[in-house]
Amino acid sequence: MRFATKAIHVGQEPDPTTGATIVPIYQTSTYTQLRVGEHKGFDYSRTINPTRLALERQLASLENAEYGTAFASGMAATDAVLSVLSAGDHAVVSDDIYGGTYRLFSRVLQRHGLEFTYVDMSDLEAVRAAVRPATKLFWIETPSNPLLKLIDIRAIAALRDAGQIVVVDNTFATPYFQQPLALGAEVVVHSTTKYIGGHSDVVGGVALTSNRELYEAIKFAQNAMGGVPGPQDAWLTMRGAKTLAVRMREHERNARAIAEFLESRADVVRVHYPGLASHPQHELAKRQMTGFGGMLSCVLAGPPQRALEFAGSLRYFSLAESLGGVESLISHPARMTHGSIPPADRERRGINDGLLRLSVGIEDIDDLLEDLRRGLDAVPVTADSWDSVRP
Ligand code: P1T
Repeated sequence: MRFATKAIHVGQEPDPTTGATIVPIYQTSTYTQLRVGEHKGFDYSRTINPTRLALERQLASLENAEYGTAFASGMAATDAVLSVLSAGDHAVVSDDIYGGTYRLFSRVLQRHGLEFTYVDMSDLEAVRAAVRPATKLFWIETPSNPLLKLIDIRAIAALRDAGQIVVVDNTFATPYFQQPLALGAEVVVHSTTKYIGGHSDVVGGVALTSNRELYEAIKFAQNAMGGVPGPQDAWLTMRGAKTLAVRMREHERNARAIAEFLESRADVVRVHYPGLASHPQHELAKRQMTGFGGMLSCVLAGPPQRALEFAGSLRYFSLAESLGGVESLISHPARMTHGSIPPADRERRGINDGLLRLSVGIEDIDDLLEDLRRGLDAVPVTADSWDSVRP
C-alpha cells in the first residue's frame, strides 16, 4: 500500500460493532469488564483507547514503523522518548532545535541527571568529539527550527555504536518528504500539532519505532507518565493526517515560489530554504528528502524593527507561533518560539533579531506573493539603515 492510501485506510477499518465507516470518537475513560480481568482488550483510556489506537496505527504506517505511541503534545512525546535514558546518561543534540525542546532538556531533564551536548551536527568531526562513554542518544532535528539546517541522518546513524540510539524530530519534513527510519534512525518524533494535524486546531505528538524494546519502553512511559491525547484530539489528528500528501505537495509548491521571490529581493539579505540552490546543504536535501517542505526563514535588510513591522503588517500571514497548518503564519523566533534560549546562545546559533520564520500555507500563491510584496514595499529600507543588519 502506498503513502496516500495508507493515510486513509490503515487503522481506519469500519468500526467492528456498528460498521461506522469513520473511526468513532470513543469518548470513554473506562470499559466494562465481564468478570475481573476479562475484557475486550480495553481496560482504561490512559492505557488504551480505540480512537487513539487507530491514530497510532495510521501514523506508524506513514513512517513505515511497526509501532506508534500518541501523546498529548510534541513535548510529551519528546519527554517520553527521553525517559528511556537514566541519570548519568548523555545525549548529543543538534544545536538548532525548537526552543521548547531545548528548554525541556536544559531546564528539566538536566536537573534529573541527564547530560546534553549541543553541536553543529552537520560537522561529523564535532559529533564524534562530543561523544562520551555515557552517550546513549543522538537527537536530530532536520530540517531544523528555525534555520532550516540539515543533518545527514544516515551519516549520524553510521557513526554511532551499538547501544546508542538515533532519534529524529521529523516535524518539519513530515513522513511524506523524509523517512528517517529507512535512513537508520531508531525513533521518529513528531509534533502532530503541525503538518500531520494540519489545521492548527489540535495539539499532539507521536513517537514511532520498529524496535520492539524501545516501543515497550515508550509505551510504558505513555501509561506511567500519562501524557495521552483525548479521543477527540486523536480523532482530529487522524482526520488531518488523511490529507497529508495533498497538503504537503501544495505547501511545498507555495514555499518554493516564496523562497525564490524573497531571494530575488534586494531588501532581503538571506533566505533559508533547503529547496534553493543557494542553501549550503541543497545536495543533502535532494539526497535525503523527496521534497523540501513548506517552512522557510529569512533575514530582512535594515534594522530588526523593519522585520517586526513587516511581520505585523501582512494580511494572510498571521503573526503567530506554530506551523504546518493550511493557513500561512509568520513568526519572530528570537521573541517567540525560541525566546526560551538565552540571548547569547541564540545569537551564537544564528537566531538574530532580524530573523523571520514563515510557515507557508496552501492559499492561492498569487495572494501570498502580493501580500509579501506589499508588506516589503511598505517598509522601505532607508539609506542609513541599509547596512545596520548585514549578518
Ligand atoms: O508544541 P508541541 O506539539 O508540544 O511540539 C513541540 C515541538 C517539537 N518539535 C518541533 C520541531 C517543533 O517545532 C515543536 C513546536 N514548535 C512550535 C510551536 C513552533 O512554533 O516552532
